[in-house]
Amino acid sequence: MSRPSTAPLATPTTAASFTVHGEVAQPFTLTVADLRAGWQQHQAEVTFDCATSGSQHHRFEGPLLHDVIRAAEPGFNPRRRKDRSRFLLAISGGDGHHTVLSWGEIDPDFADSPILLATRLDDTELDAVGSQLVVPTDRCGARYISAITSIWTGAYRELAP
Ligand SMILES: Nc1nc2c(c(=O)[nH]1)N[C@H]1C(S)=C(S)[C@@H](COP(=O)(O)O)O[C@H]1N2
Ligand SMILES: [Mo]
Repeated sequence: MSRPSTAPLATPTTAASFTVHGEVAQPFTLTVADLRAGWQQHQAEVTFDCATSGSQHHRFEGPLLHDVIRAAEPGFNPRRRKDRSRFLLAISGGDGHHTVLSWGEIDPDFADSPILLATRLDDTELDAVGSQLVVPTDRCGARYISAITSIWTGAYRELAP
């Protein structure tokens, strides 16, 4: 039987999502709505410099990157600081622009940088576009990856000499 035409529409099919994968016990895919519902929201008012468009000022809201990635259970012993300090993160946008962070940047025992996965940019909800990385401690905008499609995390391993 077909759906009555008066029934409310389900979640819009245009909702952007990204994957959390790599050396994690619980890889998952999240929409911006999941980010909003699943974790405490934080605000950041930031100014950053872009090489091509100059100084930008924005208000962002969203959960801490650290809180979201911890939910994927990265493959370190969470009680061992040295173990955590070996991990890296790679954040990719849909257009192929990507950047890396170290776990130590977002870890409360190290730099404790309040890096967010934005659900809102100024007055715009990011459900259709996708989440944006917010790095309030950066002077320049290059790591503010927009339209995030994936976040990888894993340990750096020394190559054999
Ligand atoms: N996906 C994606 N995100 C991106 C970029 C990009 O090329 N692709 N450029 C970065 C750069 S260089 C800057 S300065 C900021 C620009 O933010 P704005 O678009 O709000 O000015 O986005 C960053 N995020
Ligand atoms: Mo930029």
